[in-house]
Amino acid sequence: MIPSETRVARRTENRRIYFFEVRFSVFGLVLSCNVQLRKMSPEPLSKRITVCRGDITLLDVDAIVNAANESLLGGGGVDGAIHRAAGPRLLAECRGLGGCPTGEARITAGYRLSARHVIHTVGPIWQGGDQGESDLLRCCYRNTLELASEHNLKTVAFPCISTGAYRFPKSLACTTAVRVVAEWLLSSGLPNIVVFCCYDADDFAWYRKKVGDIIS
Ligand code: AR6
Repeated sequence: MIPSETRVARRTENRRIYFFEVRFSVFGLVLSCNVQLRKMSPEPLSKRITVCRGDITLLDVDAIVNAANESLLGGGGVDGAIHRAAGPRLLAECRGLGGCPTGEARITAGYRLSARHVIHTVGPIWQGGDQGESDLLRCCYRNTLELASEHNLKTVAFPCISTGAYRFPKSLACTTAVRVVAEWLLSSGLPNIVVFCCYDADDFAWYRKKVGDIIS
């Protein structure tokens, strides 16, 4: 009973997008019918993407994103900073998750952080660019945004995933991140606001430029 046809119709009406999907089997039986309503935001991109410079662990948002490794058991860089600030209960919850493959994302509570949640995603290790690194980085951002939306989170802050210990080139990572986030926001009302939290001056400059280009 393999579906022989899939139709996806998409219609934008003010603040809502309607997804309508019908699948037929080879025998003409309807296998599935799926209608989704996704609320759109009335606000322009310029009000929904912001860039800041500083320590992501201090941000009072619904979720901060952790650039983790596949074990989800902590490490250096922003991962270490998040675990130190959140306290040992974060590690205990992460232990129960059983790791996370590169490109995917998992959500936990924020514990001692001001942020209510941490979304842990595992960026690719840069190996020269021909090992699917850009696709995997896109997956990190998309899967994180999807989790945020599923959990009804309105404000989410990203660090510059993979650009530290994992050595992804900063400018390419920035272009990738800004594009994926902008695409997502144009078709979804959640999260309502995305913050790019840059730790160093180079990243801050790249993000301000790329975000400026995309919203102008
Ligand atoms: N707030 C915001 N950004 C930060 C902070 C902070 N407190 N600290 C560092 N950054 P990295 P990766 C920036 O190395 O490249 C860990 O050991 C930093 O300047 O944290 O994805 C994990 O366990 C850089 O721009 O993450 C993994 O093993 C960015 O965060 C591995 O490193 C990402 O740098 C993941 O490597």
